Amino acid sequence: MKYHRIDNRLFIKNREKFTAKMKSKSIAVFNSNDLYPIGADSVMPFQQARDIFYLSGVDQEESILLLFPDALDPKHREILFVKETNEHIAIWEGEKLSKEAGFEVSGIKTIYWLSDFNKVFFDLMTEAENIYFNTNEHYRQAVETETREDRFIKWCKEKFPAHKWEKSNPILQEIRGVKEQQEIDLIEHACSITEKGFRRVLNFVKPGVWEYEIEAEYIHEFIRNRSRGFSYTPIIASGFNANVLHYIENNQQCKDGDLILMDVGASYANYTSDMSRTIPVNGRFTQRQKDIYNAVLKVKNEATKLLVPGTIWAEYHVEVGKLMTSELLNLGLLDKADIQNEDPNWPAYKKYFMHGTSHHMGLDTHDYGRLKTPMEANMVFTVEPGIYLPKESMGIRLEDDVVIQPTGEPVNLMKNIPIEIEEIEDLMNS
Ligand SMILES: [Mn+2]
Repeated sequence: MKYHRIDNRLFIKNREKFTAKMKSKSIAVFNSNDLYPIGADSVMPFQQARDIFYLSGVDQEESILLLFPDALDPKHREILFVKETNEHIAIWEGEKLSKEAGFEVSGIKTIYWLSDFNKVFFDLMTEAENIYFNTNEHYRQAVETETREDRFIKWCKEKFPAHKWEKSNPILQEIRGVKEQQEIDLIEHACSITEKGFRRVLNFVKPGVWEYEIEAEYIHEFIRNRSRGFSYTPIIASGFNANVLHYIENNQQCKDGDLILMDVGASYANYTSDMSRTIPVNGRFTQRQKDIYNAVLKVKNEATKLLVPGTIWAEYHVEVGKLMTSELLNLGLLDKADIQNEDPNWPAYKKYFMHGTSHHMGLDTHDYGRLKTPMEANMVFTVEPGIYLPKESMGIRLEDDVVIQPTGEPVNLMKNIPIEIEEIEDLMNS
């Protein structure tokens, strides 16, 4: 791991929050992600399952976290199972968590080798009535792969058919959505690494550079600052490409007079940052580009003010739609008739701004978090309006990450990342 070790009080607190919401006589189990194969003996770089990480800090494959607050033996109220390691394994596979290191990372006192899981689990299940399964109920999930979690659930249902099943997911959505200060600090740190990348790119971009060269500038800056890399596949979209919302080819040359839309974020300690900036290839915006840019910036700033405790996510999107509609009327991109005739299910503004404005962010870029209940302090959201004009080969999106406060406006974790036209032009021309 390139990141500095996280203070394990975060994970202790997260487990307390989870177990406080469990029914009595219940066990909850959380599994690591698999190492996903590429071919031959190659595997993809390991990415820990976010839930076991959130509850334990363990960033290693083949680990299991077991929570059983009512276990008769106090030492079995929380157990971490990790893959057995020794000096021989350390030489061949690199350093894995020892029992001592597992305790230091997670604050869990009882650490067993994974090979003991079945025996210990069977014994504890005789004391338990309910088993919490960790399914993925994220509103955008579309997973086809069978995860370790899925295999565990199958196995457990077959082995223990008389136990009652409960869901971990609603608890996780609720508690992961509201961040601890330690988590906000980690997200802010990820944002500060993204800022370094962006400033480097402002110095680098000029007519003729290729989108992948810009991507390379970011990754260089990220890794040298202890980031593992991008927190999601970066979008470096010059000219018309900005209209392809999930453009990730990043293989075109940037032309004089075009804009470049960059949706890029560094990850740090598994926490994400999610930034969008749009800059002119030649360092100067045209008047037309400025007009559209400032309209998007205004919507972003006004939308941010709506992210306060009590706001309902769906209603917020309706309000942002009104803000955008008024900007599009000012720009002459919509006229009054467009609004009068609009389909309430697909309002006129969506012709130019067809995606959502905000999502939770944290351990996942589109993080877990409740969306149907009122917003709460310490939820972290993106704010990312855009205007897309394919006929003008132009798309502008601006995105910051903000933290909802108990009262007043949210705190912008990206306030140091240049966004005003003048500052961007100055930096590109200095
Ligand atoms: Mn985003």
